[in-house]
Amino acid sequence: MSTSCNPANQDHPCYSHEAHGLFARIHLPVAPACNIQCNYCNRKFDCSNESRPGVTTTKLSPEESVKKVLYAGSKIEGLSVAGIAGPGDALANPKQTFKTLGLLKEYAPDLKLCISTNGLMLPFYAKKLKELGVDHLTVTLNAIHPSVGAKIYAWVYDTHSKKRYTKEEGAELLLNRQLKGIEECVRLGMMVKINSVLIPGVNEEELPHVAKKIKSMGVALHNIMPLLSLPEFGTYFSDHGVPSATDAQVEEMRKRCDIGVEQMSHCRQCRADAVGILGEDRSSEFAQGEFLALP
Ligand code: CLF
Ligand code: SF4
Repeated sequence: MSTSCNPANQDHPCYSHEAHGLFARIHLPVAPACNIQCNYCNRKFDCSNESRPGVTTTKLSPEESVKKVLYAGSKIEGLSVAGIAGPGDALANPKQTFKTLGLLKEYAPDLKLCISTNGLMLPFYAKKLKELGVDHLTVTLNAIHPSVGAKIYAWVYDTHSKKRYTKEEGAELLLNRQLKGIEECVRLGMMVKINSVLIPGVNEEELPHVAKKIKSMGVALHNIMPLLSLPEFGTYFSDHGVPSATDAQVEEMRKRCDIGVEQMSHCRQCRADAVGILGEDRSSEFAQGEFLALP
């Protein structure tokens, strides 16, 4: 069944192709820290899990974010989703993320709540997210073999052991947590979307394996996004000559991965403070100011 037909997705602009021109989302940049280092990320910019690198985002407190949501809701027709997608990782900032979700549940109960994460802490927080009303969750899964993951992740920091893991050991720890977390979220009835960054020369042969795995796990949607690699991003990949993925490469990969999980094709690689209909950048309109003065 297409995810668009599922009533839970009818007004979610990312999960339903039909909804993406009609309904709007707001991202709340309450999560500055991250617990892994992807080789396509520069911390000076937004998380490219769900965010276009290249533009920094003003961080907000949970209270400020809720004011922003209420303000934006009064100005934007069809605002249906509030999401936390960085600028770091939502679950590497549990205090801010959970406080924000709790406040949203109280003050904006009609909005769908959405989270994007690298998945490292997901097995520990899946239940809590569900309790707080998160029904849509995205995990970025770029590899299914630690040997490939080791080329994508420089390190992974585990808060439990207080240790930093590198190479295949780090990639394996991340992968195991991602798979466990995804499994738990599907079991809890959440609509799970997988984002995969297509990295030319690094994970082309890997993404069809990712597609096969997530199909077997009951994932709702697969979003293959191009690596954006420009010298000014200053990432490991851009510094080491790994090129951006072209539209044709993405198109071809979506065909290769179209083996049972619906492929998303309308993603706009949003900023961590994106506001509005997908592709329409109204973030500057809501960047500062009026909403902070609200009681
Ligand atoms: Fe935001 Fe992501 Fe939720 Fe959508 S974005 S947290 S699922 S509400 Fe959407 Fe933007 Fe693509 Fe993400 S277009 S980057 S898929
Ligand atoms: Fe950057 Fe996001 Fe990767 Fe963290 S998970 S390193 S913020 S792209």
